[in-house]
Amino acid sequence: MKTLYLVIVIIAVPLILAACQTGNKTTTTELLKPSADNFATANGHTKKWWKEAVVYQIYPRSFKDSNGDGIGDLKGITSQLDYIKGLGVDVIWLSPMYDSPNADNGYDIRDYRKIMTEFGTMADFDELLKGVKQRNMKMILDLVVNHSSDEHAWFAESRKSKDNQYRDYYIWRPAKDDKEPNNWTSFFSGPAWKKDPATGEYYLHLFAEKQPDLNWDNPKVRHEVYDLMKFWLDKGADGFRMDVIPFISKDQSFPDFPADYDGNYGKVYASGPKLHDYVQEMNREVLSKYDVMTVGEAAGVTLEQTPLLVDERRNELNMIFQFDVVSIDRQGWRWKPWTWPEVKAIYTRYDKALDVHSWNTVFLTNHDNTRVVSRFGDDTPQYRVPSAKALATMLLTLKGTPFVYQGDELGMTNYPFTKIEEFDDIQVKNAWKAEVLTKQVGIVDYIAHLRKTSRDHARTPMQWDESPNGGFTTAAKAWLPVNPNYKEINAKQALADQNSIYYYFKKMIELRKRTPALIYGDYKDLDPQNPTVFAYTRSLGADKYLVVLNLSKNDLAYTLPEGLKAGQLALSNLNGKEENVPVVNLKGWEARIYQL
Ligand code: TEU
Ligand code: CA
Repeated sequence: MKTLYLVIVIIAVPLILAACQTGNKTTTTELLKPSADNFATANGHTKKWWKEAVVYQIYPRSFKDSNGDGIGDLKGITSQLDYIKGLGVDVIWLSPMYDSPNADNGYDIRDYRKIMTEFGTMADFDELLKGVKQRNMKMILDLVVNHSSDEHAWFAESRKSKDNQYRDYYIWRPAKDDKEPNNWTSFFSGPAWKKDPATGEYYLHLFAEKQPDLNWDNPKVRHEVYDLMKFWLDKGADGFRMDVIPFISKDQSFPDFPADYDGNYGKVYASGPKLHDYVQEMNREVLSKYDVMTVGEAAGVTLEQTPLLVDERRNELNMIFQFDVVSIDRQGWRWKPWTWPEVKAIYTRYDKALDVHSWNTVFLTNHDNTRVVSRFGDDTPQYRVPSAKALATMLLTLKGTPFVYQGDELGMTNYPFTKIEEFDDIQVKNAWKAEVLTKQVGIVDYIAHLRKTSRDHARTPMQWDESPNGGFTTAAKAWLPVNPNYKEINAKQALADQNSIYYYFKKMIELRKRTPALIYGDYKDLDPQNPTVFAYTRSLGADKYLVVLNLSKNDLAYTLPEGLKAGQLALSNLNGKEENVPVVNLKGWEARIYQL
């Protein structure tokens, strides 16, 4: 009897203690669900915190400078955590903050375990992460492991000799007919191979010459990567955005571009033979051991290939960024016209292709794109605010985890670039050398396209207030010029105005959070061919929402399709008040959400 009693105590006490701990967790995490919830489903989807989260991307160089050197830094981010939390976002994605010579602004990493000196120290990073957690947010890091910097110690060794122990950390090939090993091209102009004097062999670089591609077929490289991932996860990072992850596996025979090649090299680079083996191995070795979120940047991945990376039964990644929407208006640096029915069709195609086992992302821009309001909205004074709000409505009501890019919550616009000297981006400078200086392209033509396509539009500093340089820095000069419209468009102004874009994002995020139908509900485009109205429903059981967006500056009377009547107004970006009517009168860029 006594022994039985003892056995019961031995078993029960730890169980009760464990239960109490789980209980505590539930009360301390606000919106992010504890892992017990991972088994619950909604509309067929397994519930996950990262499906319910709204992510805010920070480009550290341009967010906030704390020490007056003109460059954003980690302390600067820490000082603005309340501003970020105030929006209601759950997760911060930090673009690279690792030690780097900055050939590509941190996407060329010299030391994966060190903080870039300009951004601060490891203590500053720990402080930032602590501040994020104190506010019940999470933070994911940028994992850039398709390539490193040529200044990484591995590459310094690798290039020394053919028998160096690090030689196989990178991809080396001898010349073919006195030329590059194949005809692949770099994203930043010119061939993807560079001859290295020490051994006379070529190394592969799909991006800049200073970004040699790592050799993932070498198991040592893969394990180095897994180790550095664990290093950051053990510090408390909550996952990764994985830079060009589909490019990690290469066909080691390096064939030329295929005969039916359409100029989309991403498509060729993204279909390496061992991609899924490697991502599954990474999942087994690292990701499966932590409760983290992963999002693969998936340039070149087609609709058909998407479930292979994100179907949860395959144990690879949680989500990917697919490029169809953000490449709709450009090819390289060239701008091209686009239409809303094309954009809508992309969402619909993805929605049909991804079943309950896969999950999507929704993003309209990032640090590689132009400003969302200038690109998809209307940045003229009359429509900037309503169109930014209409686009926020779309971003936060489509199906998938939404990603907000820094400054979009202020409706920051494209920069009025007029000359080449104003740009920083290596992509711009290299194409200038390769195409303009060789007289294949005219200067005026080139700048005209860049005004609508350059990545630098998204990289100009955050506009905090009306003081010089928009309050981004106390230095006389910021690393990239601040948009001259900072006196009208800045965070201080937004926080003082209840009708600002910032507060609209906040309201919209709150609505999304308390409305499961807007997260897990079915999506249906009611009027795919309509050139300016995007009308769709999100429904979960009996809970049904109608989103109606006027994506033009023209006022219009819109007859709801399928005999629908607008129901009860849940949110509007202008002052529209109509309810329960079959025809809605929308002003230019008006957005409404109805509960049906
Ligand atoms: O971008 C990958 C990418 O595919 C690029 O093609 C990018 O979309 C293009 O340059 C836009 O014109 C990632 C990073 O997001 C980017 O900032 C880096 O420059 C690149 O990888 C290399 O790391
Ligand atoms: Ca600084």
